[in-house]
Amino acid sequence: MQKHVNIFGIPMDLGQNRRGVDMGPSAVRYAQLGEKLQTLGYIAHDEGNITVSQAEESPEDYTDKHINAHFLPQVAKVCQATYSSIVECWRDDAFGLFIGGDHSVSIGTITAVAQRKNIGVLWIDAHTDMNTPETSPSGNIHGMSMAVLLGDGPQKLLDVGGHTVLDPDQVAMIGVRDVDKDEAMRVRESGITVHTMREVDENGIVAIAHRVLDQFKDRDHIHVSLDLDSCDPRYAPGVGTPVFGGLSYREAHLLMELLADSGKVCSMDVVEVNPILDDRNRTAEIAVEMILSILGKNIL
Ligand SMILES: [Mn+2]
Repeated sequence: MQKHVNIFGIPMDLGQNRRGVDMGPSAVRYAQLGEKLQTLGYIAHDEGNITVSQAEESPEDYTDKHINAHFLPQVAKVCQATYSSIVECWRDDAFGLFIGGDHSVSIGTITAVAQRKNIGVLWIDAHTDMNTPETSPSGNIHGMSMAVLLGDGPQKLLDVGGHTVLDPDQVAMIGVRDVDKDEAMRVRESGITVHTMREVDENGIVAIAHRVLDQFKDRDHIHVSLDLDSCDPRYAPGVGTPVFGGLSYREAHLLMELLADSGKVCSMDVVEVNPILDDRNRTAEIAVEMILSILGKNIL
């Protein structure tokens, strides 16, 4: 049977303050995503990009000035458009590949996937993205996306897709090593499962991957949300918020390979690739390698 991948680009850079992540979808496509998918035996159906206004042409909406969440109306609009596009266009027979943009895009992508399928969400990230406007030091929405998906955050974001909320037992995280103080309290109280870098160091990525697969054994599908800052900046320097001590090149690959072996991954976000901060498109190239690994590319 022919295998299909459905690609959606979301050039969102309004959820954080480092310009350049809007070029993420172009950089990943430029790293020969289409050709390499074809070589692996997939037919790629590229839906193009969701429209995102430029930060310069959409000044902050001052009706929401009292909320500590920059570009809130614009981010909500893009997330809603992302949600609608996926709900309308995602082919039933295809793996869903959603390329950001910053991590705020996952509010749209995961809401869409969760409405269609019984999923566990594996969030691979240096951060937990569990802030709210009340706790966020920066007011950047890309650090609030998981809180919103669990039902906590600005109403405009909760409204995306008609307010679908994940249960805490639907969420696992790997790669976490940088959490804000008040955010950490919400993470501990939330009931989600977080495998920090310390746990990866102590137990190894194989054991952690199996714990995640065990957590999701009663779920039909797994959605992977890959923030490239989960990888150590030695390998993936082109991200807005690099943190040392991340997943090694092989740990990240092995995690993707083990997830591929499970046969349950139905869709994936690839976010925070920032070509302006990158070194000769290395981070986009690693992103493509991760995509191929999770789609079943083997060494032999
Ligand atoms: Mn993130």
